[in-house]
Amino acid sequence: MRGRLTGISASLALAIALMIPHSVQGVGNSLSKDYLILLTSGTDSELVSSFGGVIYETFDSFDLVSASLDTSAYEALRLHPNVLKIEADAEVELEAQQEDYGAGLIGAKRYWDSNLTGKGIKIGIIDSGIDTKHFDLKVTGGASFVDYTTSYHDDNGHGTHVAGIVAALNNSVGYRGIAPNAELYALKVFDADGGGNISGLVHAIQWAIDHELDIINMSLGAQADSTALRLAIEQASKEGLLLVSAAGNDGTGSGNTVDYPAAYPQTIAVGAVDQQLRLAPFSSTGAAVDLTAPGVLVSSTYFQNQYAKMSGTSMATPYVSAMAALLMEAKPQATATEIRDLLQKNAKDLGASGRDPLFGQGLVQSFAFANAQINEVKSIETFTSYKGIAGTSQQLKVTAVYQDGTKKDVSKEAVWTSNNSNIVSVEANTLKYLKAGKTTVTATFSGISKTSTVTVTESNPIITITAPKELTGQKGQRMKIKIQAIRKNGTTITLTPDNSLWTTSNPAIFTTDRKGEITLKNRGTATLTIQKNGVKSTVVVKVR
Ligand SMILES: [Ca+2]
Ligand SMILES: [Ca+2]
Repeated sequence: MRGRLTGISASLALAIALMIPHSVQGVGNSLSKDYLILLTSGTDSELVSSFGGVIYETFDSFDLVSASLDTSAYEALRLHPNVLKIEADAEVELEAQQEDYGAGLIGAKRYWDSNLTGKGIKIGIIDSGIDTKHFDLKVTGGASFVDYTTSYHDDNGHGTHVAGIVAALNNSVGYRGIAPNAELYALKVFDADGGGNISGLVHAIQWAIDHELDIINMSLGAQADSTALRLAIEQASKEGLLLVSAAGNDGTGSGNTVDYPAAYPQTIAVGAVDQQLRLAPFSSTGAAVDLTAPGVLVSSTYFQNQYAKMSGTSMATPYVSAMAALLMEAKPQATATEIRDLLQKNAKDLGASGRDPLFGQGLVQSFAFANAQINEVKSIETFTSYKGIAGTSQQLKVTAVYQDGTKKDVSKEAVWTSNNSNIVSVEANTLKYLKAGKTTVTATFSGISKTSTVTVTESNPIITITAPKELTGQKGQRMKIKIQAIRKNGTTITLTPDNSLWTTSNPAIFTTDRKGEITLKNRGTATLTIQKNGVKSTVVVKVR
């Protein structure tokens, strides 16, 4: 019974930890501000509280109310016929769009100045949905994968915050996202309490594939590996989608704490830094971390038409997705892999020099395109010929040579074809020698092909060559020497210079003729070597 109980509690713990949004601070600090509201004569001050305003003071003789309003109350009252005027009671003006510190940290302005806004790039936000009525967001489409609603409207807040970091509109209010014209797709997998499961996530990934999205932002994670999730991630990657995922908030400063799907090699795993570029203490670490981005007290849109500051690798992830969108817009021909390489190669190195388990490649940042040509494959290199015995197999090898001169083994990624499937077959990069003969195999990678010749020899090869160890004779003597080769199956053949290669180490001491006769020419010692099919034997020839 004890064992059973343990099992149940363990599986319960697993279910709870299955998948969580990666924010550590879900507090909705709506940006409420203080205002003076001038009402039309005789209007009850209750009007202000009916829109959620918190009244501090009522000046009855002036029809004036002093109150704290959040943005939605402000918007509603501003347009209300019974409100004559609203003015800020502080120096802060709401109607000035702000940029969060993160935009400055990653140098987004450099891209904005190049008129890059994410236009035409489709980003799936797999999260709690997106506030479809937020006046600082435009949601293009989406779907719900929770069981209680078909709506992808956000009832939690997390997804709207993530979406705003990517694409809060470039208007006169609130904040500006990094890629404000990117097309947002809300894929709702979390319920109002922030709970979700792997099956919902797998469905959402499938939806993103089916609807040909460009980027999937996954500000979420599970601590356990899942075959279903891994397969979905692999499929999305194969279909050319760029996958960005939160590294996790389980950081202890060391060790491997990266969650799934960030831990899969097909995703870009994103950790979080603060405004001073220090690693956020909660940011998960490990070899899988690829990039870091701002993730501490990030301001963005929040559900119910609000704004909030939140922290987590959840907040860092959309910075990377948005930067990827701007790059995709700039380089429409680039593949997802090329965009990922560009992001990583141009990251600002943080922490220990080079890639490290805390910051990965470093801080995602903009860069000058002039210095960042896509590193295209210039050529591929393979062996010009392969030789083997029927019945055996070997691994084929191909190396891609990139424009910057770097090389990479792409044997597994390349597509191989046999030009005579009777002689050799190819499966992935394994070449099988089937039958004696000659043919070619062709490797294709990144649109470039290269052909190698293949020679297959018979399956009953020579194993050894038997020959006398030593031969002694007089100068001027002619001698016949018997050399035999033994095949794998035990049969023998006599070797002559006609059917094998005979060489002398010193023709001044002895020579050989085509019949296999040796002429001893001068005193001394030399060596006769007999070779056939890669097997060799030597005879020491002594002339007296
Ligand atoms: Ca805005
Ligand atoms: Ca580093």
